[in-house]
Amino acid sequence: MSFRCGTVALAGRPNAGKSSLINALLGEKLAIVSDKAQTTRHLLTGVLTTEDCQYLLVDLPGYQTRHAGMLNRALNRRALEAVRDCDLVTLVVEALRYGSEDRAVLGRIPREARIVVAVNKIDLARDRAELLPFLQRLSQERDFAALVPVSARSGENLPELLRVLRGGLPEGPAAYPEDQLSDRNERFFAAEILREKLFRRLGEELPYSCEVAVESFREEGRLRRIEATILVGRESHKPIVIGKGGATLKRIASDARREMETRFGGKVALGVWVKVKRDWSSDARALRQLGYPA
Ligand SMILES: Nc1nc2c(ncn2[C@@H]2O[C@H](COP(=O)(O)OP(=O)(O)OP(=O)(O)O)[C@@H](O)[C@H]2O)c(=O)[nH]1
Ligand SMILES: [Mg+2]
Repeated sequence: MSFRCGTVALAGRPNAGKSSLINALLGEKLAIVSDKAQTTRHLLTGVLTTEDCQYLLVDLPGYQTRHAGMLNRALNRRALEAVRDCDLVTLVVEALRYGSEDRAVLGRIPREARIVVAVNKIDLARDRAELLPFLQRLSQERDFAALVPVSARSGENLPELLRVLRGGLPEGPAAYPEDQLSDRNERFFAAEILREKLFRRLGEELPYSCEVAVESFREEGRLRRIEATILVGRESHKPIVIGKGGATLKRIASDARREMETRFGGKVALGVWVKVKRDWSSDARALRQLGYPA
């Protein structure tokens, strides 16, 4: 069998499980995940190499609405470009839930794109008999290449999804060495891991006004010394992130440090500061420094 290699962009409304699905396919927690919508902000490619295929799985932000216009626009535009540039689109939807937000995402995918629908979270579907009519209704929305029910959580049917995806990728040699897992470096993941902990530890609204910048990342022998800043949009947010006697910040930082140590395979010394940067999400220069597309 000939080798194939190509890009698969995972599109879908916020919270559908795009990042979870990438992690499940890779068998490794690479992309950050939370139960809050609009968690992913950066494009990230997970590289999965099998015997006969290299899948370049591009994690996209769900449609962003929570920031100042500038960041929303930049992220949504960038996601759209990635969808246009890929070999294959995977539209991730939740089983038994297809609504206006999903339809809006589909509406932004070019007509000529080849789309495989991953119907995720089938572990939550109490009545499996409802799946078939759901798939039938969904298949009328567009001429999809395939619809594959899966669960990122239980791993059910992921081999079938990979088989179907391979069918839509071009023949060609691997683009990355087979032991490489992503296109990003440890510094990027350090910021992402810390931001994930903010999303998980803070209440409903605050994570959207926060951002993380890694100020320095140094390797000293087997120790990684990482200094990071949490940027908050308003003075009044600072004490909430820090918490009583510094308790919240301490928890966030120690969650993050533990995960970094597992991921990087060595000790991490992590220093985290909280800084007010008013309106960072509408400041073009700040956004560029944070690694967002201009
Ligand atoms: N039960 C169940 N939950 C899932 C599954 N896949 C994802 N989730 C949960 O759904 C929530 C959202 O998952 P994410 O992977 O962050 O979703 P996303 O589509 O990347 O979201 P954004 O980055 O915000 O656009 C998290 O709480 C996940 O644990 C699944 O197969 N089954
Ligand atoms: Mg995500």
